[in-house]
Amino acid sequence: MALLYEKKGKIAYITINRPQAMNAFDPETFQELSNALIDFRDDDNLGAGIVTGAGEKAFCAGADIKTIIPYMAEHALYWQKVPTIMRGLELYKPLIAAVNGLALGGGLELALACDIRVASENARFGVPEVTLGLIPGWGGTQRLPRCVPWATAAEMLFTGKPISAQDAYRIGLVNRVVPPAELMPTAEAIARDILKVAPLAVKAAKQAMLRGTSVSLEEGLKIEADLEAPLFASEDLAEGRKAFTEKRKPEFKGR
Ligand code: CO8
Repeated sequence: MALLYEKKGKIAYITINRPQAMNAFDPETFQELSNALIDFRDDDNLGAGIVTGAGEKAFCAGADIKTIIPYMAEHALYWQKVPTIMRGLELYKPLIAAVNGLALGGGLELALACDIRVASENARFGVPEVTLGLIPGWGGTQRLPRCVPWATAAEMLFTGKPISAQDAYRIGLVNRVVPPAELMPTAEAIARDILKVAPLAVKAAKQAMLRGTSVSLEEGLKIEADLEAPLFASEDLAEGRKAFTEKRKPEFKGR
């Protein structure tokens, strides 16, 4: 399988599994990514996801230059047929990228479309598309300047040169940098922290963040209010308030 999709408890694990090609996306792997993301979105038992790459060298070296780029050139609106978090798929459950090595091109764009990024010390981040004659077409030109300072994004996007994990941490591209052996435990610890809190609230928070990013503050506050309103009537809020009063941990049901 070019992509492994596993469920352990409430956590989904998506592992790009083409280490022989630095986990680059060929059409089959990309389709499997789309399928896994849709299942993750629709499975009510799942509350958080971790995306990583197989092997020790690469998280993902982006689009497969040999196969998927010519394929995409021939298939207009490919992203509509194969929607992913990079483009085409709305997904409001939290995703953590566990970046275990090179995250280049579409690989960095995949990590950028996740919510939280943890990097191993050997990770490197770059958007080398301009060295091929492309621009990052899976959201890189849009998400990178929204994530890191403009000048930093511009240098990365215009030169294609990668940056180290430590530099990625310094500019806020990743949440943590850890030794390789601690990468998955760290990502899982973050996932478990998310799973402790109210699931509907987490989904609403992500939706508010995503929808609010590209609108005015006024519109964003309206989106926030609309998403908050149903939470007041949720069983989870009643449980959260009750647990607070009773000085115990809440047991959220996602209702
Ligand atoms: N595509 C296809 N094969 C790849 C890719 C890739 N992106 N990256 C690595 N490979 C393959 C190599 O060809 C090689 O295969 P083989 O053994 O058969 O020759 C194998 O993986 C191992 O790679 P290297 O021998 O090159 O290993 P190194 O450690 O020397 O270098 C690098 C690793 C730095 C990752 C190097 O392979 C490299 O620069 N790869 C290309 C990275 C790149 O340019 N990525 C961006 C691709 S474009 C993209 O992602 C666009 C996304 C949006 C598309 C929207 C279109 C509309």
